[in-house]
Amino acid sequence: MGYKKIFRGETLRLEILDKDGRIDRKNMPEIDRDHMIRMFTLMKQMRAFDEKALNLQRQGRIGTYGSLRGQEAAQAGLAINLSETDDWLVQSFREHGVLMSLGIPMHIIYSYWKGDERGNLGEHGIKCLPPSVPVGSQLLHAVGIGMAMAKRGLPGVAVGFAGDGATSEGDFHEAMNFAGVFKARTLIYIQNNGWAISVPFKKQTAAESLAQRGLAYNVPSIQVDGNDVLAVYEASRKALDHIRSGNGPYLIEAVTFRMGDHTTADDQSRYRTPELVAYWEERDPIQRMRTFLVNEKIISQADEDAISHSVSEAVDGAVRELESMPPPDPMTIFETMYAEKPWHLKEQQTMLKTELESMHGKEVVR
Ligand SMILES: Cc1ncc(C[n+]2csc(CCOP(=O)(O)OP(=O)(O)O)c2C)c(N)n1
Ligand SMILES: [Mg+2]
Repeated sequence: MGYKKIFRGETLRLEILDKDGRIDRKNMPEIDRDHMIRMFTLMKQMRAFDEKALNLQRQGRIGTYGSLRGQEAAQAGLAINLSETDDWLVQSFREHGVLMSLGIPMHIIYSYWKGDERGNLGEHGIKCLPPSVPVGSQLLHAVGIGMAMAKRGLPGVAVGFAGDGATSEGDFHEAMNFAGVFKARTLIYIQNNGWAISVPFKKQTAAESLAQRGLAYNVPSIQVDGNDVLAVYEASRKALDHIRSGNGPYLIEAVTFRMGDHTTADDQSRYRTPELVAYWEERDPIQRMRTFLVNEKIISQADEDAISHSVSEAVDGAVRELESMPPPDPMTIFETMYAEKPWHLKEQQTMLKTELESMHGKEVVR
């Protein structure tokens, strides 16, 4: 545990909380009780959200869904260090845990997975781009925003999220190069969950770690045990401090495991062994934090029961809100893409407006 040298002794890896809930006291960050309970609660909320989403999908109440099960520590340990007012989230498609931690209502996140434009997060008080499904493309946006923030002297950080698979895209390398040269206020945050759909990490790259790639671009980088919420907390606190102090970009590789299918359209049992999944089950991020909190008497069984109850009530409430949203307005497909709409979209907009008016027999306001 603690800091270990990897990749020719030049890259560090951090572990604080082991799979049995024991900590490395020497490297234990100063975190007060409230923050620890907050991270634990967020992880439980993510798990409850995720389990409900899978059920909703099976019942046909939402569409295809990408589970974050297993990645809760990698998301909560970072999110708790982010600023709702200053930082930009430039997400991929598996960051629902970070979004809810920063206050995006859960029914809005569910609505994205229902194919509803309102799930693209326009106006919820935080700076957040919509989910990006073209793998890796969002990193260039994250670096562009980070460069603009550096130029304008803004206080925030742009966090660009990526998976291990995304680091094989040219976009990742271009983003890293620009980040290094222009000292972007950007954190490149890689959740290495071991798989890009059915492609395992070993077939993805010959590199031992993704963190070591930062060296080539002169971007400080660290690998953390991504199932250890305390290590993720500490590594991201340091990385964000570094960027906030005007020292340029940083890269974190959080090594974790995607416990479920890639999405509900996948069947992971066709390419992974039950033994491998069981190995990671024993390293569950929530379970190990629970053991630590209980052993240290930071929470009791009654506290945990209360947390479980409150997150499951919150998730049920979110489903009720989701299902009582008025239907989406079809005209919104023309909004938010262009500042100045091209002629052909204006034409289509008029056609749809006329069509809807003839269907509904009333004037569509727009
Ligand atoms: C440019 C591009 N290529 C391929 C795909 C299909 N695809 C969707 S997700 C994915 C794997 C992504 O793996 P990773 O970056 O590790 O993220 P994870 O799904 O593990 O969170 C692929 C290949 C895509 N969406 N975009
Ligand atoms: Mg992956």
